[in-house]
Amino acid sequence: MIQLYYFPTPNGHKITIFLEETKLDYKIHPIDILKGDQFESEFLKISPNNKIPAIVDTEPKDGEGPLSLFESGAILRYLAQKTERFYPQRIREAWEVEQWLTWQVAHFGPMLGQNHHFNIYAPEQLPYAKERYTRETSRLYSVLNNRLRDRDFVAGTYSIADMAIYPWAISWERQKQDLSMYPYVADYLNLIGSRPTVKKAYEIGQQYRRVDTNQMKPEEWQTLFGNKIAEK
Ligand SMILES: N[C@@H](CCC(=O)N[C@@H](CS)C(=O)NCC(=O)O)C(=O)O
Repeated sequence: MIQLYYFPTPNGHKITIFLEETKLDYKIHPIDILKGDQFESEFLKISPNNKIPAIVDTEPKDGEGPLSLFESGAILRYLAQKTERFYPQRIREAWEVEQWLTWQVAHFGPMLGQNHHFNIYAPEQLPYAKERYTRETSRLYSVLNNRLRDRDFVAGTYSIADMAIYPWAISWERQKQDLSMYPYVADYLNLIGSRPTVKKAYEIGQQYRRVDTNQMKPEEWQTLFGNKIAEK
């Protein structure tokens, strides 16, 4: 059984997509990051960087007791290895997945996260920051669009790299992007978004969505962006 520590955000959706795709047995433990659950000591033992997602696999293949993991990229790789699904066997194809997954966790996620921050959440309007991250987001969408010009998925066949990219790219409107500039990305979003398993993952997310994150209360803003240091 996979114990999933989760909130319905892009990084959270990556894992519910994988779990729904593979029908692995899992249980969700909601971590309300607006309330500050991510700073609770029990959660920090699993996720020392105080972020969701995190998992505990109660039955890892080595049989040596529960195994906990944080960081969405590591979790996706682990689950792909455990199930032997959505990760190619052949070495060249496997490294295509590795490159695009790394691209997502190192660039696409963090830059789009800053885009959300300065365009939506920042308490003051900072034109330089808004422009910098909106422009960088556009550059990354161009990279993705070029990659998808002659293939349906970033590594050829549907993989954990696509499961990592989709939940971020689906918010192109919030990121002040014009999707008509990226027609291959538009097709990609339709293709992945029409999968029943992906729809199911988002339906599950709805059950845990507590507030409209566009309208956070001051104390919620403080919890999420107030630079709180996790205490043990
Ligand atoms: N690099 C991490 C990023 C995870 C992350 O940023 N999670 C956010 C939600 S999408 C979070 O838990 N934020 C809570 C906080 O910053 O206190 C990953 O890919 O798992």
